[in-house]
Amino acid sequence: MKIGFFDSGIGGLTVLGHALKILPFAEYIYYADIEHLPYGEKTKSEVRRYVQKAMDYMAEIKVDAVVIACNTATSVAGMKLRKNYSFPIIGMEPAVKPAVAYCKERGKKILVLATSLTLREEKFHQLIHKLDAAEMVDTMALGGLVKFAEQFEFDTLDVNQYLQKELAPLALPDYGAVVLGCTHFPLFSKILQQSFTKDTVFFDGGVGTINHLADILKQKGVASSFDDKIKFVTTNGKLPPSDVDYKKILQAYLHNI
Ligand code: DGN
Repeated sequence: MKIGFFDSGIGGLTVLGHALKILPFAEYIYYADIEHLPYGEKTKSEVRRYVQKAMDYMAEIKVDAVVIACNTATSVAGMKLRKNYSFPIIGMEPAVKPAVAYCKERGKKILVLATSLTLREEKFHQLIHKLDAAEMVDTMALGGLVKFAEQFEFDTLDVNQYLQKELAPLALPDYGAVVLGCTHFPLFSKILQQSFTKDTVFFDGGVGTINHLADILKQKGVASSFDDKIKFVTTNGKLPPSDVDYKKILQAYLHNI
């Protein structure tokens, strides 16, 4: 089973990481549109064109599914594209839903961090409306983090100064949850966490997206399995029952590590 991943740069790696854990036996192709990043500052029609080009590439290499591991691309282009391709396309959604569940009972507010394009898009406003969360959600665009990440700068003085300046107008102790609504942002979890109280919980959409992917693949009967990746050969030429046993033992072991 072949799964395509797509982002403008390295942000999608934070989603691919969850895929490697949840679907360890698939084959992965990671497509980074470095030529056109950052998407957060592009027009909608530009981003749509880039996404289409990436999906055409995925069709050419015959993937079984694609994860658009970019909130910006998903908000602008993601789902309208689906009908043009025969493989499932799974997009990102800022993890506002679990953050609302967490903060409602605690009477705390939520801060959603994303690119300005994601935060401006109708898709995001519909999500907030659907969750009846307008009163409790604040937003902040932190496109600068995408640029730092693409220079492989995660924990430097410059990143720290940038965050302090951007977050200065906010009453940070009010937030019970922070939603990382850009796939580049989990790369800054450590430094971001330092800006908030230690009780503030961070949410990102990575695990939810990959669980969704796993469900879809299962429904389509292409769930990844040991058979995709591992062939057992024994010197006595008899595969079963040792073949079956090896798989069972490996599977049980994987759950414990
Ligand atoms: N990683 C992208 C996202 O999740 O929105 C943003 C990348 C960019 O190019 N701005």
